[in-house]
Amino acid sequence: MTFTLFPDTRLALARDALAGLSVGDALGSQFFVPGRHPADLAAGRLPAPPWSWTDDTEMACSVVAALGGTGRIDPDALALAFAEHCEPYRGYGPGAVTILRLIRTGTPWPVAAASAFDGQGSCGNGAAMRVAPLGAWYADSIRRAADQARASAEVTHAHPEGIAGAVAVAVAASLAARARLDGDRPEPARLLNAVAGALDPAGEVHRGVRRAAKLLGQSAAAVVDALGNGSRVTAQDTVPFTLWVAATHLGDYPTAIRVCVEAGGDVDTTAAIVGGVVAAYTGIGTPGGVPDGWLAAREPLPDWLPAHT
Ligand code: F2R
Ligand code: MG
Repeated sequence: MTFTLFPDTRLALARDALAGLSVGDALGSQFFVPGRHPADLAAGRLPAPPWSWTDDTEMACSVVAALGGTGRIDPDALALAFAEHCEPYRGYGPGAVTILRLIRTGTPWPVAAASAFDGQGSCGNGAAMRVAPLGAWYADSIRRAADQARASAEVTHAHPEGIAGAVAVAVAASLAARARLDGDRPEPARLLNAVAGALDPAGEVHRGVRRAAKLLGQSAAAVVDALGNGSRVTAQDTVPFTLWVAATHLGDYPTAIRVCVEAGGDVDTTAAIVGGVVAAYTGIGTPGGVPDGWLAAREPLPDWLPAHT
């Protein structure tokens, strides 16, 4: 079935995903502060605000601003936006810092991205961490979500696994947003298998997502043992686990974030990815959605993000 998705609806879906991503990022990063324990979250003891967001949110804001401006990803413009808005103290990955510095000083992004990690390109989880709002924007087409996710990833992540991570998350967010519009929550296995179907079957991210589908119903600890929790900061080690969490807890944002916090690893980024996908389905302030109090505790988004986005 095809349907018309008006620009305001796309933007509303992307904004909700950005809210879920940024709250997940900001709350997740609180658990790197010494003395904070995952059990506090389970007991309802939240960190004192404000919760500062990190590179995940900063880059996602550039993606949303690009879509709000032209409705599609222009890689040249996105590369410049990433480079211009980069505040290095936000916890960027080392490869990203170098690539963005090169772009800022005039190196074309294809050259900068290809030079990372001795010419392999980055397979870090950074292209996946920022892309859920883009997937929500393309709620009407997983093919366009995948194509545009690839375009958004390539400017910093030249490694095929880094790109596959972004495609996987964008397709999951597209399906989540579509499910919200349809009022029809997808079965977790259906969601994960649809994501896997959009990926190169020879890749590690693809293999991980297929394994995630087979691990539905297992404990989160068993899934972390099998798939990783982002502690290696790569797409391969991050995306399959996050999509297992999102598929399992698609209707319950607070639980999905708590599972990420309890799993450890790259918590700000696992919570950002999961938060973005889940909020594309739940929205904000709804039953199971991003709690209003959590959104209020998050540091305000950057003032350069245009109001109309
Ligand atoms: N940098 C971090 N986390 C570490 C510090 C967190 C702590 N809270 C703190 O603030 O001190 N987080 C951010 O980095 C991740 C996104 O990374 P991105 O943008 O992909 O960067 P990078 O550097 O390109 O890749 C990350 C790591 O992946 C491994 N890697 C990448 N390509 C590789 C390759 N071809 N071969 C081998 N390894 C590769 C490297 O370990 C990179 O450092 C997010 O978590 C974000 O929040
Ligand atoms: Mg981060």
